[in-house]
Amino acid sequence: MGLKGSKFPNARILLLGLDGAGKSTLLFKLKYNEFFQTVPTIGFNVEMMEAKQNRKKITLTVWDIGGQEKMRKYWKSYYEDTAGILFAVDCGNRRRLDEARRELERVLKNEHLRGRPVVILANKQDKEGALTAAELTEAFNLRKIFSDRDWFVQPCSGKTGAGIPEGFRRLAHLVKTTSDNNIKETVKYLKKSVRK
Ligand SMILES: Nc1nc2c(ncn2[C@@H]2O[C@H](COP(=O)(O)OP(=O)(O)O)[C@@H](O)[C@H]2O)c(=O)[nH]1
Ligand SMILES: [Mg+2]
Repeated sequence: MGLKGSKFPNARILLLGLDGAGKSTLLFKLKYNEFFQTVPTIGFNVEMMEAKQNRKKITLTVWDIGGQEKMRKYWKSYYEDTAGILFAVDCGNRRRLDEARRELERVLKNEHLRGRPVVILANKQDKEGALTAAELTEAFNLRKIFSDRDWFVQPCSGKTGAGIPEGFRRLAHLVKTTSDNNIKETVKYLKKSVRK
């Protein structure tokens, strides 16, 4: 499916996390079932995919936002229409855990994202010594910071593909959908912003 829109109710999903967490890898792996050699994302990637909510078909529009500071201001205005958040963490890199936790807390503070469900993609589980979902829950104090919303921690690997469909499926069940599907316009606007 391209970006032509969809007849199904839509949910806009933001795929967030530090640079190098594996966001683009996870998205490509799910969409194309292949391990791509990714390059640091300039601007953004966006993919539409069908999912199920109970027995109903819905469309997820997943926005993989480059981590670059420069892009952040352009995303603020899109937060409002966001139905849910995927937050990827590199569980094999303990040195950047604190930074990842601070980034997550920053995202959660955004008033437009209040109450939106979050699925944490506890990525790179294939790496030796990777933090488990339980350890991550503890380290990020998730029970506390997510006290006002639905959340789930999904262990996964962009390399093997394990856990990725489950993570997206989880979120699909938690989001509220809309009939608004103005993706083309959004892409146009953001492409312009990237070139600036
Ligand atoms: N071992 C391992 N490497 C991964 C995994 N997911 C992503 N990577 C690698 O981590 C690096 C950053 O991935 P990328 O998807 O570009 O991260 P992004 O900046 O969050 O989009 C790349 O070299 C990927 O091949 C994983 O689950 N396991
Ligand atoms: Mg990327």
